[in-house]
Amino acid sequence: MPRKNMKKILVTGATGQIGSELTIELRNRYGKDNVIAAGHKRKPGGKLLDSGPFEHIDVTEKENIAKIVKKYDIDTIYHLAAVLSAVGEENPQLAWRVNMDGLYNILEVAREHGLAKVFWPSSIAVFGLKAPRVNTPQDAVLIPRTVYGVTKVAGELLCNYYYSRFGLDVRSVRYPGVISSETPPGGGTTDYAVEMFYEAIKKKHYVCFVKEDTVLPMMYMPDCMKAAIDLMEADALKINHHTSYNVTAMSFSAGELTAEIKKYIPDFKCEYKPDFRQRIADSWPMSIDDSVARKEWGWRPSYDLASMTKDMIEKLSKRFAESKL
Ligand code: AKB
Repeated sequence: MPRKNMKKILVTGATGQIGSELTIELRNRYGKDNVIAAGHKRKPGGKLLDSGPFEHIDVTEKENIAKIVKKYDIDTIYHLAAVLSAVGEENPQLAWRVNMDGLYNILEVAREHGLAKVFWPSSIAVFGLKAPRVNTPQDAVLIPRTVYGVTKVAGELLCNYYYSRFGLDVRSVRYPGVISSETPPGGGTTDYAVEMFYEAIKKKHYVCFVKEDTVLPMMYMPDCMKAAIDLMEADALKINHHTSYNVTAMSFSAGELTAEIKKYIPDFKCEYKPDFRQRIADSWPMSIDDSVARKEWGWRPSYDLASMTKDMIEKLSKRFAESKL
């Protein structure tokens, strides 16, 4: 049921992995006409177009964003548009332009138009080899190896600056790898964890681009959306970090994920052929300490490796079976 005191929300990157599901969730909560989806290059899927307004926005063009903010009287932005780690290493200039200019433009438009709140996702990519790789704490050294990580560190500092200098209520979490069944991710290092499910169901065979013993922190999409919405709904007095919060749900190796999938698809075979993304994975935390988020605004994930795998297999198997009919 739409609430009283309605928000008007803009979601950038709405055609991406997180955006495509978060937009629908926000529309269910706040009313379909109160959540404007915005995409750039990827074609929007039917669900996104049928369930509410859609606009084309290039986040590197500030006037483009300002026009849509004025048109719909937006008061809240979920700014998800970004270039991820692997594509960022192939094209660092593009990563800088989209991630930094994009965030700067969003914050400026938010400041100029007096918006109430901005959500912006940071990532475990902010950490590098100088941070502890096990149970990485909230306040660890941030010297990332990738340009994506550099844009996330700079972005966190910029968000914090807009909060302290202009009073803009910017909130952020450092997402681990996100696993989901609706829209595949594109261009990230943790993408293997999603690809493995698709290929296991379709071909019973997957060539994984990181080593079998590579361990990274991960999160299932329902928890990913919960983290964003819970943080945005939290009482402002509880939010003491305006850089970004560590959040996590599970940590597993590529081999452990293979073994879990094999419980449902026993003849699934995974080969391991590491490529340039191994070097990125090796510079990231293996597990995350998210106790600060738990304490300050009550962060609690619901899914672990077993329950996430069961749900992913059920959802994808159903979808593939239906599309074959
Ligand atoms: C990536 O792999 O680049 C992202 C991330 C961890 O931020 N999924």
